[in-house]
Amino acid sequence: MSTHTTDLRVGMIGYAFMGTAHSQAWRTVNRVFDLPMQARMAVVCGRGEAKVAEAAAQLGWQEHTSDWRALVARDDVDLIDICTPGDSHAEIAIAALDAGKHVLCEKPLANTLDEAQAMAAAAARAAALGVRSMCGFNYRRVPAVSLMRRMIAEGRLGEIRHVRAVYLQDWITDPEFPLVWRLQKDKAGSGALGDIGAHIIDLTQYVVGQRIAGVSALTETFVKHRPLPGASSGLSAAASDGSGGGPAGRGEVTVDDAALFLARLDGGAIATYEATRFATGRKNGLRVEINGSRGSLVFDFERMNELEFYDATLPAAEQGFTRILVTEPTHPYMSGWWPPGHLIGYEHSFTHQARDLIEAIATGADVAPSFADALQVQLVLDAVVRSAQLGSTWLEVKSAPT
Ligand code: 4PW
Repeated sequence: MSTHTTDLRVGMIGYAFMGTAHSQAWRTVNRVFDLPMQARMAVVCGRGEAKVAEAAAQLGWQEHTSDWRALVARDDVDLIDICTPGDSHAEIAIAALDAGKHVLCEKPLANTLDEAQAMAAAAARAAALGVRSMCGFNYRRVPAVSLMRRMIAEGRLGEIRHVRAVYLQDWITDPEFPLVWRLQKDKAGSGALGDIGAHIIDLTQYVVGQRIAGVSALTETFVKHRPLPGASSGLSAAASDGSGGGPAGRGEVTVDDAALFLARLDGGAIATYEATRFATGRKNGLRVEINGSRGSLVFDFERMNELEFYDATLPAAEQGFTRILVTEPTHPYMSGWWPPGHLIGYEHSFTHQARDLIEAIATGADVAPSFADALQVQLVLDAVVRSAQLGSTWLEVKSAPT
């Protein structure tokens, strides 16, 4: 179906949860959308030769390597897709951008504000030479979320007053769950805050079109020490030496388990945010409710093909929350998929992300979320951490240079 003329040769670094989701997207995107370039799954990179060879075969990559620096230097690779933990994002992304490669980098952009600033600066330098970079806030590309943004931009909610956002998970409620990399500050930067809180920060700023301008936060780590992970500790295992001491066979949890904050947005809305991995029974509970002067919209990821809309401009007798089934060809991204009523899932948001990135590279259009947009999220993450350390002190959030 594709009418592409040029190949986009992708080198992907990391092949675990996110690498698998991205592989699925690169494999699918040209089959579903008619694009001016054809994604080629050229090289996958990981630390161990044997495991990365296995991953290449399973995920459909043509070649594999364990040397990311050599990968970034290759002339026959056009785009570097970074699916590693946050501690390597900055080094890889800056090297790739300086080598003239387009970059897709998983979220959060970096582990620290300094790194994120350096990455955004590298992206700006590279952009002047036609190089594109995007941060992987994939939930923007859920059709219902894109529709939410469209309706708010069209003024369907009027003046926005409230933003209410939660991202609730429960995968570490068991204190015996091991000390995987996502629970270590040096690898992940922060805990629930950066891993899932970053998504609702980006998503709400995106749909409302307002920037978080100030925060008051608190964070908590409920389980302070956990068993050191074995080789097969699942999804997010890998590499802990248990530094930080604590009871024998256990290491210190150095990130937040939960982060909550109040915020003001620069367009006048006020907001609440909650990110936790201790919401027993909630598996991937990302929910956002926006209230405006003319109505409300609600998105709940566990019902991701739907959007709830309350239109306060209707006669009182007709008012009430209505369910929009976001599967019409006129809905964002849906023309590529199935007839109305046939639902899509989590993985499709990554395909849509790949689609938009390919379009931008082919046409020279700006990419969103750019590294500057992701730096804006990082400024909020940084302010939340500092506010919590200061006992919930109100802190202003600066505006990232664009
Ligand atoms: O990006 C997020 C991850 O880091 C995901 O969307 C969900 O939360 C699943 O794992 C974490």
